[in-house]
Amino acid sequence: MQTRRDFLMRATSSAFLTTVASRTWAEPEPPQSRLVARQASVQLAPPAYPQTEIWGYDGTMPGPLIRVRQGGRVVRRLLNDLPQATSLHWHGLRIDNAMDGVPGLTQQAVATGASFDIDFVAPDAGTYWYHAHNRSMEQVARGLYGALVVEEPERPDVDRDEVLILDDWLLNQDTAQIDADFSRSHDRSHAGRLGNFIATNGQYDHSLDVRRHERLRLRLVNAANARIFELALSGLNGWVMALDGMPLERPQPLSDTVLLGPGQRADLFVDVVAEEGKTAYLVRVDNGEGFVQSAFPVMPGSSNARANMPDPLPPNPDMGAPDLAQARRLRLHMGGGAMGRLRSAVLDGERRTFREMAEANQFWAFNDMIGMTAAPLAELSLGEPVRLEIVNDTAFPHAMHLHGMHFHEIATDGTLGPLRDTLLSYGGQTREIAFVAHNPGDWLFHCHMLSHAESGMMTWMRVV
Ligand SMILES: [Cu+2]
Repeated sequence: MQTRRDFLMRATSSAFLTTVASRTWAEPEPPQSRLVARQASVQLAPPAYPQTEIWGYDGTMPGPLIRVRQGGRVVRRLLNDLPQATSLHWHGLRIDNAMDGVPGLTQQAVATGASFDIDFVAPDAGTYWYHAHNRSMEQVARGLYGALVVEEPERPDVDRDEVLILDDWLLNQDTAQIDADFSRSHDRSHAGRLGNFIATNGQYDHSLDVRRHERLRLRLVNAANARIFELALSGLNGWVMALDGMPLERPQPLSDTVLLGPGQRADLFVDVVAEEGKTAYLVRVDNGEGFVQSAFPVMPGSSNARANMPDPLPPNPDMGAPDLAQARRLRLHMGGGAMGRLRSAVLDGERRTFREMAEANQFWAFNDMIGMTAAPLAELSLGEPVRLEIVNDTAFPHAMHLHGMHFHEIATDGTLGPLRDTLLSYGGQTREIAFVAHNPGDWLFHCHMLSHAESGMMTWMRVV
């Protein structure tokens, strides 16, 4: 019997890797094609429920899996067939600012019936994702996202490569339709919009048949508006290979759990150790209890066991570490929200009391400023090293995402942690990140809990 691995190995030698490799997950597509943002109906909830109306890229949930080789071009024409303007952001990609997809900062929103031409080179191998960035708290919640996989020049030693996009949906429990109140002040002022229906790749019962001893690469993406996923393995022996697309210097054995804040990704290599006839699981841990996030039934037959732990993935190019001694120091104070200490902040140039902020459905401030400001948080010189202290003076976790560049967290001993594009910070924590401002342009820096971003937690940095 032909194994999927054989199939992929042979596919590698053909010129149609992108098409062939994505066939198991999405319809094949030509390398230059349209990406249509449109309404669609999909069976999200169990079959006893009606289909759910979503907004999806090409009407699918998730959107088409885009696979390119490292250094390859991504060329798409985004067509907006939605009832409202949209835009498309490539999360975690170090690309041209003009392709970053932030309305009001890098481009105009794409009106209904209009289009936007996407064309960029993917510089870094890894797991990325694309999602709507106009009215994100609504458009991402309605399903406008997909994965972008940038493949290493040499295929790592795994039998299979699978993308698992994790999301929670807020559905009406009778009709299975998406709750259309996207501006609820309780969500905005507390932990964000949390769903009541948790799925992987839009499936409530996501399952992949595996065989004993297979080594799988699981590319996990947290596409939820606000939910933090805490994940563990059962029947699988695994390593964290990369975070937010970027390889770890050494694979990190996954003996406990891995946390994924909104927008974050983790690449795992997992070996199937469950017996034939049993089922292995990706487990979601919620308040100390385990739930099935994805199931891996173990089929007859087995792959050759690998005795070794995996080799690290090759590092991405030009990721010079910032010189901390020379770095410019910046500070971001995060304030506001329910149970917070913020008494007032500035909205559209006027100081508002917290009560007035609440009346405007705005709850959060960065350095005393609510939402986007005319002036950036910082204007950085190209190549300048930066260290940025992030003070979470709120009662809630926040997932701070920097567009266009990855950063390191500075550990308390002064060493640099792994490269990330999104920092999960809990209430009361002070953390520090460092990066080299190597990508010119205007880059958004915001909380990826999308109702928080919509109600104050958004700023930007300019690199010139
Ligand atoms: Cu937040």
